[in-house]
Amino acid sequence: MGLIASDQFKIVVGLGKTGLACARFLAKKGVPFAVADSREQPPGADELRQEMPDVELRCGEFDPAFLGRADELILSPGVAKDQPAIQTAVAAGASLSGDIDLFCREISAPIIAITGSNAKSTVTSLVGEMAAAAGIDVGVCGNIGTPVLEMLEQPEKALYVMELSSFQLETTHELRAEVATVLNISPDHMDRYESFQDYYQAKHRIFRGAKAVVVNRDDQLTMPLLPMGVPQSGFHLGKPDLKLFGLIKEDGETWLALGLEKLLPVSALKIRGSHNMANALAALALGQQAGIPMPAMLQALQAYTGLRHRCEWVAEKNGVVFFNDSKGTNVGASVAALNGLGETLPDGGKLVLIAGGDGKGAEFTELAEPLQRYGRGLVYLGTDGARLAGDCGDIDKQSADSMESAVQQAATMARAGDIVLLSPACASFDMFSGFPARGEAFVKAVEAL
Ligand code: UMA
Ligand code: ADP
Repeated sequence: MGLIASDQFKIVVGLGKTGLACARFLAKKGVPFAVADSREQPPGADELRQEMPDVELRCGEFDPAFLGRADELILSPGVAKDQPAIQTAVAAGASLSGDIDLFCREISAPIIAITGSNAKSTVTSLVGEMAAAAGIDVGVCGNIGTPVLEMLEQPEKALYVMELSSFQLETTHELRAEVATVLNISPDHMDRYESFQDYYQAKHRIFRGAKAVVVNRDDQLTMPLLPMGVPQSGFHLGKPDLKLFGLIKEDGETWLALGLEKLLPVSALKIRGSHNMANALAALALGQQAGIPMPAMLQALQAYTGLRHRCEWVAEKNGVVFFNDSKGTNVGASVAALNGLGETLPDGGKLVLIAGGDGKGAEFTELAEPLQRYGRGLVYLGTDGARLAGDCGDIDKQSADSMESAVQQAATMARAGDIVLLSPACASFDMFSGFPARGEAFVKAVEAL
């Protein structure tokens, strides 16, 4: 379609994965642009210089005069729009946009749009599997790892399943999704937002122009604020109302259900815990709204083993089972992981939690309740580990200075029948390159026991 105004000068702000995909896209379109990144050596610099040697690249602290030359700034998700240089450029007349907007201007295929504080990647990948099982040519993209514009390097897909972060939504003006959802909301990225309200508002931009929505009936904050004349479906972890997704308990078995219809016993799933039942129901509701046939969805659901670093089973040693939930990077995620795995403990079994890292400005008091119920002990590490431990109430606590010793200490605390769970409730960047590296360090330390 190519609805992009090619006479306007654009500056791509940020040169990580997103910025590089934006640059490649604009170059292909013949649109004049430059690139700025506040890092001295942004990750995409070599590729940009090699592939687009004529494109000007400014590295280091943003220069308001340089940014002010743009008609449009295309911000990467990692760039906060309230920083002075960007605000100066806006005051001088530049508009703000992002890769999602650019992508939406190009495609006509339907989008299933997924955000939330937690479970985004799980639900996005699951819906992608469901669509593929139905024989639909599907593209899975966005915050899950593949910048949306990379999708345009192939022929247009029949359907896009897109994970969106609050950062990406900040610069997204009109998504017009076939179906959109906010899976859940609890505080995250409080180092980037002035208030929880700002974060909530960014998330709710996903509903702009949506043709249908899915709400989590257990989380009031996921419901679109304005009454909208659009079809609405929903899910919750109780008995479902007519046409909604939920759970039916019958004869000692729990079933995923749609209204009165039992769809699948939860024992047929490979993913475990009530948080994952919510994720399965959310995926079914999204897929149904987008017209994916139910038999294919149920087939994909039974085959789905979950993503790495999300409550991932690692090993059993001396009767203690070790789970890697390195992707538990905020309090809401770790509360869900504690409750989800806590429910699966055998009689007398307890949990030893390994947590801590970069807390992104969060408070940790909500960990105290599930720890009280299921916890044997806490091993804490990282920049905010001691603060986290202080918020966790009356439980056996030990400090560790590396992942290796954290695992050894947790293994010593645990008894047969227990679970040792790494679910840090924090980002990893104080000690690791990212959550995958943190998860790998945990797995390695468990294997070395
Ligand atoms: N940065 C600067 N200066 C700049 C630009 C970026 O210091 O000028 C820093 C950012 O603050 C950030 C890092 O560089 O710490 C990366 O930012 P980026 O915008 O260049 O990131 P990309 O490589 O383009 O990756 C982004 C998403 N990253 C972020 O939102 C920080 C990826 O999500 C996403 O997979 C990718 O686009 C493709 O869509 C990652 C993420 O951590 C996995 N997301 C957050 C989360 O899930 O909690 C929101
Ligand atoms: P996101 O992409 O939003 O970070 P993931 O699917 O990667 O979500 O899961 C991240 C973490 O969130 C998991 O490791 C788990 O701790 C937690 N989690 C998973 N499902 C849920 C849920 N339904 N509600 C709250 N937390 C969840």
